[in-house]
Amino acid sequence: MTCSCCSFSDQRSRTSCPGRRLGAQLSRSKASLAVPKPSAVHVTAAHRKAYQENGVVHIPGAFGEDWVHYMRDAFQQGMDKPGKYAEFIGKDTTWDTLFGARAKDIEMFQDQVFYQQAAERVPAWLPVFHSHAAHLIAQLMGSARISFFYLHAILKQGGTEQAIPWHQDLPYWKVDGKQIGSVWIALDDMPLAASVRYVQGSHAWGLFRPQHFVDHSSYEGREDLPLLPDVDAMLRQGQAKALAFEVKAGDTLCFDARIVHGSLGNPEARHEHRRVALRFGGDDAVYCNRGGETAIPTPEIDAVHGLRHGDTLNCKAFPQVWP
Ligand SMILES: O=C(O)CCC(=O)C(=O)O
Repeated sequence: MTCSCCSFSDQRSRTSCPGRRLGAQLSRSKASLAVPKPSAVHVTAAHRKAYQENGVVHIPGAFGEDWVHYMRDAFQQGMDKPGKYAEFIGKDTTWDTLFGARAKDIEMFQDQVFYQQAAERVPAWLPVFHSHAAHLIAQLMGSARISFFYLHAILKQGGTEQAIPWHQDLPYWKVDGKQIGSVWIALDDMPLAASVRYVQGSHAWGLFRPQHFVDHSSYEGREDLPLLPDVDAMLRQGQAKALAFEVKAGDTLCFDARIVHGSLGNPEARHEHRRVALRFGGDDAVYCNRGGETAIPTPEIDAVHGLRHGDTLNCKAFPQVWP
């Protein structure tokens, strides 16, 4: 099992009455905040153009204050009941202690939440999976339907230098297609210096194996992928352009799973930075057995979803959430 997002150096149809099922699941859980109504978001032609051409678009205020409070509460519940592969990263954390160990003074936290695990572990996430985020990414991708893949939660404590190096998401996921993307939601305000940085247009580059994974995980059997070029050198030499965004809590960054991206630390000593990325697949998204080692889905999910190579991403583990 390898790190879900390289911090070291790195069917269920919505039409089958999600409201009733979600209500039943939530009532079995510990008290969560009331589920907010969808926030009004107007996706424009300019948003679609930016997503298609740059690979990323910033949509301010896509989630209202009520959603931000709701998701911060769910985030805390997720930290209180972490998954098997949650990473509580402190200064003393090494690759060997990445999973399972709880660092005393954590600088960074990462976890993944899959649909069926959420129902057992943090049901408060389920309404977020069924929220207007799915319609938002459907419009940007130009997809008639959207399946939920998983949620990635990240916290960086104030002052941490923990970075997430340049990488693409898709090579480490057992899914393939051009309509696979994330709705990343800020749960705290974050200045430009703390922004996720994206290499403009790099979703059209093809797939690569990041340099840093070589040092920290063998990613066995992934030699099929060429190594990612030295992105910092390309930026310095003007061969590539980085896009970064100052964000307020509730803003979204919607991005293609093939775009090269990464983030630095959290320079705001007194403020923690929490965010979640909802991962979605559109019309052309299929399950893809990449042959070598991957991070997502985790082996436990991979053992139960029942999809075969080339199957459309739509099953109980990765249900359709839009329309
Ligand atoms: O939020 C971050 O710092 C990085 C996010 C990221 O790498 C991702 O969502 O794939």
